[in-house]
Amino acid sequence: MLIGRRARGRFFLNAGRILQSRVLAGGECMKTTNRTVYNSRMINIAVEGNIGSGKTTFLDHFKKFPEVEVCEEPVEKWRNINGYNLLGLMYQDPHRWSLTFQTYVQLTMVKMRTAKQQRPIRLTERSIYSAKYCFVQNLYNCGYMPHSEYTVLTEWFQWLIENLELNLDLIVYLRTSPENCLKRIKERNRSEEAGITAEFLDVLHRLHEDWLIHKQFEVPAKVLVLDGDLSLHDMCKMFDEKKDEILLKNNSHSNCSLQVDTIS
Ligand code: TTP
Ligand code: MG
Repeated sequence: MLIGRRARGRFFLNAGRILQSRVLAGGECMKTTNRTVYNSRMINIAVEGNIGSGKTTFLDHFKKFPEVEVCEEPVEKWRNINGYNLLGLMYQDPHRWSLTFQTYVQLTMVKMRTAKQQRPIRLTERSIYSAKYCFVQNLYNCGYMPHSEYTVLTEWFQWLIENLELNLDLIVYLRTSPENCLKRIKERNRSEEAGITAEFLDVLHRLHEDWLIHKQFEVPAKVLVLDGDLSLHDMCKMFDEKKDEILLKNNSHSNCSLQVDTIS
C-alpha cells in the first residue's frame, strides 16, 4: 500500500542475509551473540548535489554494508525508453523535449522511491524534489519550458508529494564546486552531456544552494552537508568517518526537522 502508510519493519541481519519480521516502531540497533537486530522502521536517505558532484561514488561506497540498499538513478531508462533517448533529446532541443523528459524523470523517481524496500536503510540517488526544484525550475527560468507546461508539472508534483509516501529521513548534500563537477563530467564522458557548460553548472549549483542551504523551496528532511571537492580517496575516508551520521545510527530516525548540519 503506497498511499498514506509508513512502512515499519523489524530486520534480522545474519551474515548479510536479511529477513523481515513483524511490524514494530522504534529506532535502535542492538547486537546479540550471533546476530544484529534492527528494531527500526524503514529509513530513506537521498543523496543530492550537482551533476558530477559524486553521488554515484557515494552510493557505491555504501553498497558494502548489509543493512543498506542502494537505488541508483534510472539514467539508463532516460537514455533508452523503447529506443528513445529522452535525455539526449532534451539536451539537443530543450524547447521541444523538456516537458516529456521531466515528466518521465518524475515518474521514474516516484517508482524508485515507492518500490518495496528490502533492507532497513535505503540510499537513493536524488529525489523527486531536486528534479523539480533544480532542473524543472532551471528549464522554466531559462524559458525552455513555458509557463503552461511548468504549471502542469507543478500540479503533478504537488499531487504526488501530497498523496504518496515519499518522505525522507535525511538529505545528504554533496556540495561540490561547479569547476570540479565539470572536470568529472568531462572525465566520465556521457555522450549526451558533451555540451554541458560551466555556466549551466553554476546555475544548477545556485539552485541546489537556494534549495538546500537557503531553504527557498521546501526542504523535506534534515540536511547533512558534505564536502564534495575532496579527492576520491579523501572522500571515501570521510564517508567512513561520518558513516554513523550518514546512516542515522545514533539517531531516533524520526527527523523531519529543517536544521542544517555542516560537516567538512
Ligand atoms: P544527475 O542526476 O546529477 O546524476 P549524475 O550521475 O550526473 O551525478 P553524479 O556524478 O553526482 O553521480 O544527472 C544525470 C543527468 O540527468 C544529467 O545530465 C542531468 C540530467 N537531469 C535532468 O536533466 N533533469 C533532472 O531532473 C535530473 C534529475 C537529471
Ligand atoms: Mg550518478
